[in-house]
Amino acid sequence: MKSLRLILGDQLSPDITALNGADKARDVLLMVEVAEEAAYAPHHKQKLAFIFAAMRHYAAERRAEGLTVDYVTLEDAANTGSFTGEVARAIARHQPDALIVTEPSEWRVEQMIRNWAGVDVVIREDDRFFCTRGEFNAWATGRNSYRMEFFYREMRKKTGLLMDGKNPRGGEWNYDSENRKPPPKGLKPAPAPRFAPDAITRAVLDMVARKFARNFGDLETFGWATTRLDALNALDHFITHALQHFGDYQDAMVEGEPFLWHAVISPYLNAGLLSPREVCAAAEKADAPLNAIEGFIRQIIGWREYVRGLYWLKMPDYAATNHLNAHRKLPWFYWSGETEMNCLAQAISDTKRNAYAHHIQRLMVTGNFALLAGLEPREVEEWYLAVYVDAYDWVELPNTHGMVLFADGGLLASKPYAASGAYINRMSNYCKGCRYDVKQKLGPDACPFNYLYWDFLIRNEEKLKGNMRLAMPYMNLGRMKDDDREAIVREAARFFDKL
Ligand code: FAD
Ligand code: DLZ
Ligand code: SF4
Repeated sequence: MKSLRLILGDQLSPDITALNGADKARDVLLMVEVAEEAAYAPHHKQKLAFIFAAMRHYAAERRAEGLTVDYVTLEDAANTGSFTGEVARAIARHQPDALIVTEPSEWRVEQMIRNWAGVDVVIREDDRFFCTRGEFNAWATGRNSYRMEFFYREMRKKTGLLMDGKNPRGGEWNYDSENRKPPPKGLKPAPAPRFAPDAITRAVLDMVARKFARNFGDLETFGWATTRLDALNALDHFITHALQHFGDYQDAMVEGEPFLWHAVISPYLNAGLLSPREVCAAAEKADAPLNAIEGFIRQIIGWREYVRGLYWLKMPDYAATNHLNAHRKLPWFYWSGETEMNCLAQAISDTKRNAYAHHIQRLMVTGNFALLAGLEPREVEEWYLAVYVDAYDWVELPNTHGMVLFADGGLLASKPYAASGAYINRMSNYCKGCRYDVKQKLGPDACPFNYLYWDFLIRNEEKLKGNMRLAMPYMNLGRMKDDDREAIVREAARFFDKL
């Protein structure tokens, strides 16, 4: 029986289930670069270049192993521009008995695959995740609310990571109370590794520069690993030079230091160049403090698996909710970076330059503004899906819709991560270089986050007042004089008028 093995652009793992049992003499591995995937979001130029270059390297590596690879490039004159069209053409070319594909990471693509006809389509489970979709559904069944922390403990038990028998290593499940320190004085991170493009990557960079000249983001700064070998080097760099400080300074933000002690491996994990298992195994045996190792492993077996589980549990309805009834349009500065609010300008210019910003920049700067300003979820989601090299719907959507915007009404997170300027000032050095004064509450020079924070609480009082985790801010709001409340609402309205 001859089979066509379809490998999608985020399935670049040598041991992807779609390849299990492939017969080198008979079967054909199919990979397609298609305009539809390049256009479903206005992707950052580096994201496009990373995916196409990694796909081309993957194809070359499989060919070197003796597999027959049919690779359709974006500029192939006969390219129909869609997965569906390219699969139909490949079926006509190869006349296979079956098409074998690993389940796609996105709901949108799964719908496409379910409509393919003319051949037996076999969808195999994606075993790169620790938790299958079925296991997550079983965990979620019967619960009123889903909390990452409880899911995470189950994953620790399941994987045995950082476990001493039945007990968590060190006695605690979570060492976050030792993390979240402000940026350190005098401690510099080792420069993040950047990889010089080889001939394959250079050809892709040329194509992206030509075909996607109007897309967001810089291309000259491209330095991503595009092979598994270089992705392993990036992991090794993190384990050796950065993991030791990851926990302590995980929430810190420093102007001109976009990567700090973060791993900078999300594009490799999401595209399949690294496996979550090998990443966690390397971290578990690293020479680093427990708070760093536990904090890091939690991001992967906790948050990463949790958002994926929730995505598949709730799609497609998940994307449609708008709990806080937020409808303001995304301000243009998200694309241009031109704003006098220095924290936003820095996070956006890092994003433009590197197709990367670390979690706290995404959550507490661009995300916090989107939440407080009541920006329309779909517009904010499109932005996050476009601008980061690691962005795919399954991971971007729950983070943006749930964690940042609280648009799911608290399914993913127990409270909105709303914060005033004081938080940004504590965790970064952005405020020093800002035209606004983080200490002022009202007036033309006051930090906008200060009055937008209270305006957000006032605007959403009915929906959020009952949230136990917001009891303190609502108690403080309750003590506020009517005149002060009105002044905040007026100041916020003036700000929005100018936006
Ligand atoms: P580190 O901070 O070093 O963390 C290590 C790894 O843990 C990451 O590589 C990632 O695989 C995983 N991880 C950490 N936090 C999360 C999380 N909240 N959800 C899922 N995995 C996590 N991550 C993506 O991979 N793709 C996205 O499209 C994406 N969109 C996001 C949108 C918003 C609004 C927010 C707040 C977060 C988003 N994240 C996304 C999560 C997180 O910001 C990135 O995974 C992280 O910044 C990647 O950088 P790193 O590899 O240096 O991560
Ligand atoms: C993101 C992306 C882009 C831009 N282009 C392609 C492509 O041309 N071919 C491909 O196979 N995959 C691409 N991808 C990644 C896919 O969108 C990803 O595999 C699906 O989102 C999985 O559901
Ligand atoms: Fe951001 Fe306010 Fe600080 Fe300026 S003062 S950097 S706007 S938090």
